[in-house]
Amino acid sequence: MDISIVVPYHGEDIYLKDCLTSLAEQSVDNFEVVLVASGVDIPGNIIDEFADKLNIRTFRTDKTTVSAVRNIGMDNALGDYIAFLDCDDYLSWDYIEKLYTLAVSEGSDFVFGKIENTWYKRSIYLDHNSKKVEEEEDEDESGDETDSDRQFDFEIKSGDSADTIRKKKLYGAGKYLLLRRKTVQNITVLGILFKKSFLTDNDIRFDEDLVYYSDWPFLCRAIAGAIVCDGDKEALYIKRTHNDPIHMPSLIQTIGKDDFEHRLKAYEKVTGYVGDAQSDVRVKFDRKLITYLVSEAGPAIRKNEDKTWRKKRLSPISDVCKQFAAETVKVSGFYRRRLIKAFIAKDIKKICRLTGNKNLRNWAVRIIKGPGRLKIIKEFTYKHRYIKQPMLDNVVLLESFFGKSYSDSPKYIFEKLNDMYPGKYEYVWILDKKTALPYPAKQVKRFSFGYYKYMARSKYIVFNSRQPKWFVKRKGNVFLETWHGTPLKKLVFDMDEVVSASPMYKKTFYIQSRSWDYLVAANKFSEEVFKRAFVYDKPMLKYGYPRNDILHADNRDSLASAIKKKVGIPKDKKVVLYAPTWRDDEFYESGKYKFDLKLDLHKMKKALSDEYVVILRTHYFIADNLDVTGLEGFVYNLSKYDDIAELYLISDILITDYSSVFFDYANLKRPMLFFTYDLDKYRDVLRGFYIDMEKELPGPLLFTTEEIIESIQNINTVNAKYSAIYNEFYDRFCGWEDGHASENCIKAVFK
Ligand code: C2G
Repeated sequence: MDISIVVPYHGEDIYLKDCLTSLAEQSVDNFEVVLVASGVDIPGNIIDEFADKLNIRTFRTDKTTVSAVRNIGMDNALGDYIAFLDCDDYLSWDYIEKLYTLAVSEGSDFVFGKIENTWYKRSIYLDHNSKKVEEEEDEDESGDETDSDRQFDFEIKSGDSADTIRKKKLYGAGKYLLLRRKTVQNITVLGILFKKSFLTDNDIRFDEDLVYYSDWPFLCRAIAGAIVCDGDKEALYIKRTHNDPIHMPSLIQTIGKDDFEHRLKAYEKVTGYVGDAQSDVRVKFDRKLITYLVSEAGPAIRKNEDKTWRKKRLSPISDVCKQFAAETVKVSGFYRRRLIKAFIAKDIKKICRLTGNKNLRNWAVRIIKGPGRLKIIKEFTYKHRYIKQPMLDNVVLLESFFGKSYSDSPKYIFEKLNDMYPGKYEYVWILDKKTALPYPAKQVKRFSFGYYKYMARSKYIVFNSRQPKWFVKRKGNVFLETWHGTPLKKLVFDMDEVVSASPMYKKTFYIQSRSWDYLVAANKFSEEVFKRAFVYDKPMLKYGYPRNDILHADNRDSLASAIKKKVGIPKDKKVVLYAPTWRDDEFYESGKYKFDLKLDLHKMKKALSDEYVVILRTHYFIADNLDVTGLEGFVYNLSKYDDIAELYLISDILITDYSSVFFDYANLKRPMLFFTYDLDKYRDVLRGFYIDMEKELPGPLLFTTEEIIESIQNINTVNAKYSAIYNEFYDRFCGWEDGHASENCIKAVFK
């Protein structure tokens, strides 16, 4: 057997198929797969699927460290060469052929390819041709290579002997595999093909004492011991970052932030094997470790004021720093040298001063460099000033749709609070445009200084979307999250791949939602979805939606007449409201989406204008201002109208698509039509739905303007046809609504 691919398996079924498919589709078949299941059963069904495409041998062990599992794989490998492949990763189609050809051409001890990072499964990765999102750069400068520098290179001069070239390659390999990895954490045995006899002759194995970072000593020994090596940057190893570190964390995601001890333990092993601090491998590894100590460990010591914690860390750091070769420290730069000196002297004061000044300098650089300079200054003021000022105990801060409108549940909570407790609270509304409000309230623009101030100091916060990432939850703060719709489109942790948002979405959402104290669930269905999809186990307010109180108000008919008058729609005309949602894949830039109007309003005018008018209402993400010239008096473009609930009240028929508006509109028990011209794409490609649109909707799915017109002309027939489904739908989604949601939420939150 030429090659053994060692694959540790730990129950990651959702990834394993991609991994094995990438092996089954290799351009060569001179390899075996050694799959070692650790602490779980061998996934027989998946193995069976690949039985005739791959030569797989399986092993099971109760040992759970990746070091032990890989050793079992190595011990059982029959190949002359061995490569490690994590079962959540996959390979380019010619990876094995490329590395093997290179390895045998000179009998290399090891050869390596290139690691590409991705958040996506294989089909999406291939489709986007390696659409990759880099991890956010570390906040502190690393002082090492930048992404574009991360190449394997060596310079050959004419007249270089074969031996010199070999040495240059070894030196370049050390640089590439150690120094040029983004962080010390990224130093890995993945993406490398090792000659088995080289490993056994040198007794290179994974150290089973190590739970994490066993790759470090393994790789350092290999680089230190090798005589011949080479690299091919076309051989791609594709490393997947898990987008769900909560349910399906990768090994590195399980460590947590404070993995200091694991790192030092692994470093001890490195120095145990590669003792000479002046050796090429140690110098490179040490430089990487210095980056970690300076940019992460040092600031962590400053931030944690617990004296025992600090002491516990400082002693071993001091010992480690004493081991660095003087030359390695010397080339590290002025700041690093001073900090290392302070580490060695265990001088906490100096460490705090140096890292504190560095932190301030980093802020200053970010501010000077821009772009978004002013925003950085505001964030700085938030973190260093506002958050330290006393909390304003009677201030309620409210925001709806990111400050775009005075609307939705926060509006109804605000009005009801004023009615229930006149004069008790002061209100601050986040609104981008100055708005006439029915009760006194300060208005601040999103991202203004005032906004940051009230985000830091308000005791009560009532939002219908997520707050920004930099928000710090203060002791005593009460956060009421109303959310903005019963979920139809799959949310957060129910999404498999996150292609429509940042791949960090799940993690970020998880962190943000930990700040919420109360979450409104308008119905049992939402409660169940939120619990799972938001991983939310704090109290939910189960009284219906505050924003739907108006739809059950006793005076809703007189309200409707007043609204109709306000927007200029004739009393005698019936109203069709067209309120579609946004499309994840049609946008100008983040937050600014396109909308291609597929409804032929001219045709509708011809057929319906005697009896009806149409209100056009695009989603708040839509940046396009739809052209309605020639349709005056028939079409009213109320896309900028603050509160859609008021538009529900004045309409007789709703046309929508995949928008949560239909759950709310159902409160009125009025007819609904679904203009779902791109159903397949929306359901199968973009999002996936929680309900079966074809079976469970209380109205017909329509695909052309003609069908829409026909349904409106025969609306009584539609009503009759859907009456039973409508009743069921109403009970399921509107059952908790009684017009008192605002009041009940207020009683629970503003005790
Ligand atoms: N909305 C609106 N006008 C539209 C569409 C939506 O005013 N044309 C408002 C409604 O209040 C709706 C809310 O925006 O309930 C959310 O819109 P959705 O179309 O459902 O889409 P999205 O913003 O992606 O939210 O759980 C809810 C989901 O997160 C959906």
